[in-house]
Amino acid sequence: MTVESTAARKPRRSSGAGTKRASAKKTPATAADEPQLVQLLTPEGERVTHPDYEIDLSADELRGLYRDMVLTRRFDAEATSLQRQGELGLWASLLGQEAAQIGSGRALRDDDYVFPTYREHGVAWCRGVDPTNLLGMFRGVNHGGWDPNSNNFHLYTIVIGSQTLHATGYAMGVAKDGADSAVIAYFGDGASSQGDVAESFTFSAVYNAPVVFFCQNNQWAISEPTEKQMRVPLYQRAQGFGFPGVRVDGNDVLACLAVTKAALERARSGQGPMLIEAFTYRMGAHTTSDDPTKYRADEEREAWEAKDPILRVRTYLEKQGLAEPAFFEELEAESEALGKRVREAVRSMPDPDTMAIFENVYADGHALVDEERAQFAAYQASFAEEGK
Ligand SMILES: Cc1ncc(C[n+]2csc(CCOP(=O)(O)OP(=O)(O)O)c2C)c(N)n1
Ligand SMILES: [Mg+2]
Repeated sequence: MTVESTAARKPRRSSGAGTKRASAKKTPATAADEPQLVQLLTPEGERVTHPDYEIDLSADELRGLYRDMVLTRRFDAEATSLQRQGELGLWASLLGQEAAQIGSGRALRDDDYVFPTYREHGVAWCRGVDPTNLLGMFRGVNHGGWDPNSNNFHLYTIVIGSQTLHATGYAMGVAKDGADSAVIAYFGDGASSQGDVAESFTFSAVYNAPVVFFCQNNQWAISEPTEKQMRVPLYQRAQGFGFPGVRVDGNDVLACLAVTKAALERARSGQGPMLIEAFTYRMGAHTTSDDPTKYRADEEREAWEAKDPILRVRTYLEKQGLAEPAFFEELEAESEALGKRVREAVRSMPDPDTMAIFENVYADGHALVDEERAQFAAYQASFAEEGK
């Protein structure tokens, strides 16, 4: 199975330096140049095999993965709508990345630890974090909304790539404790250019840390295409650091599950880190503040629509007679109920006390924070005086 060439992209406006220096451009990749993807379920819903990765799931488990993806997509769509209605300040949609997140998320054991970015709503779902808890930060009423240690799911991290270092340090600690759990760090194709990610690769390799680096290559880092991040396929970068890398079809939930399970097992058995590049596509905007029509072609999105991660599982379930129509109807009703619950929960979130922003900055207080708190309190009080 080969991946498509990226030739469909809109030509970008040429900048002086870029056009003169031909050597700075990536040689256009042909389909034959592209590496093999690990795939177990084709976009047409056909089950295929792979020599290194296999998975044997019951009908119940297959329906479970489908349900996870459908509910995650429904929750995500609701959050996007809530932002459009002014109920959230911002939302980062995972549309198109459901298989990468549910496949990898369901590969985890309860005692494994997850370090996400800001887009891992599907992984949060797998960890049992209530979806409504994800929305507080995006509404601006809290700084996170869940206790990381309740579900072994760290708070969302917006400083690009930094969580790979947190994950590596945590994994080094897990190894020192002699525990047999593993750690997984999520990051994006754009984040792979950050120094933090290179440093985490070095430390995890040298200390043989039980960490899996799960990169969702969704082809874009806001408006920057992958050509601006790398000259060789991303998964190959691991080799230079001394650990294996693999590219998986990120829209194939079965392949993502199988590959992540194998990487976690490898980490648990003391064989060190592994890089998984889940080759996928960000179907929506980077966030609700972004307009992708300004920098990418409609045809590109259309080509990826044909590889939808949810549709192929539905086709498979139906063709194999693994799900009755009643299953899909009940799931539809469950999706609607989830949407309603999320809407109601967001609208009823209490506004925080304006002074709360100064809490928990330092564990034991700090003179500068105390000064700023007093200044802000005086500023707030000035409105009350004006109103007299
Ligand atoms: C250190 C840092 N630099 C820049 C930003 C601004 N920023 C937010 S998201 C983003 C792009 C990230 O792209 P990618 O890693 O591919 O993840 P994706 O959003 O596509 O999931 C950038 C540059 C940031 N949050 N942190
Ligand atoms: Mg990206």
